Amino acid sequence: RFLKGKTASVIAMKLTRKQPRLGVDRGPIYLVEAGLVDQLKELGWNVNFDGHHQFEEITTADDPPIGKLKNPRFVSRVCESVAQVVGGHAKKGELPVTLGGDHSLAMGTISGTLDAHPNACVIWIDAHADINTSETTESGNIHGMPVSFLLGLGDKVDEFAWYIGLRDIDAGEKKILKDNKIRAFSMHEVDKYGIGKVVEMADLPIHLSFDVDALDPSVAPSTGTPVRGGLTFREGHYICEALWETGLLVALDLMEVNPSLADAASVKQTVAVGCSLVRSALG
Ligand code: 6HN
Ligand code: MN
Ligand code: MN
Ligand code: MN
Repeated sequence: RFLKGKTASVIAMKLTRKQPRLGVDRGPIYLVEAGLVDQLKELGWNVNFDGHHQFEEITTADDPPIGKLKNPRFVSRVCESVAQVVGGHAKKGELPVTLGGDHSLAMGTISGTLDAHPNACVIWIDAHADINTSETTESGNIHGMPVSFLLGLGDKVDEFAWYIGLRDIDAGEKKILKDNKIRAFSMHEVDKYGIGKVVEMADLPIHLSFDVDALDPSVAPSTGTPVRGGLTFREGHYICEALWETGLLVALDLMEVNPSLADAASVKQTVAVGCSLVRSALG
């Protein structure tokens, strides 16, 4: 309803220097090499392949921490250009699919979506809340903070973000969620009500930011911060299918696929699941 026609723009991000565990930048390349673009064409999409976007690495010496934040200049520079790329596609009525990569990229993708669809809501599927602030962060990794940055550090923005699949929340994050009245469905709710009931939607354009670590590590092992007890293969796909069925999806991120963190079979499995989630979300 919010798109013009059926064109998806696939934006594959390649970047390094975001996390102590390097390699997350190569995830998108694997997803594309696994044939994702052709798979979307088979589903009837015109696919505009825009990437791999590559960013020059700023050396750690040029980018010392600001407070606890690691690689702050690099992350902010990358997110700014991601926002322009995603926003440009979204304004043409396309559905941007951003493959990552570090979840800090969502600051860029969501800013881009909001440029084109100012009333969009965000659905965040993740084992983690990614809502630490520069004060509450324990790790200093910005991929644990994009939501707080998007919210403007504690600004009251009700209904902006929903979470599904949470099971690893830091103490500071718990307070932020509570103070901001952000709807969060943990694995407890998923167990109790079933995933179907949890995916009930507001009538707004939807940006889905899907961190593969929301899935159980047995389903998607190649990711930087795996946590046991996650969504099953079917639950993950059901979320994507259900969001597709709403007809409201305007943008999708698939993040944190990290091929350097597992053996070849696990990588293949994770990449296959990633492609399959994107196919489900796009019909
Ligand atoms: N991710 N809460 C932890 C932190 O470092 O702030 C983990 C964040 C994980 C982020 O998976 O996108
Ligand atoms: Mn990350
Ligand atoms: Mn995440
Ligand atoms: Mn996560």
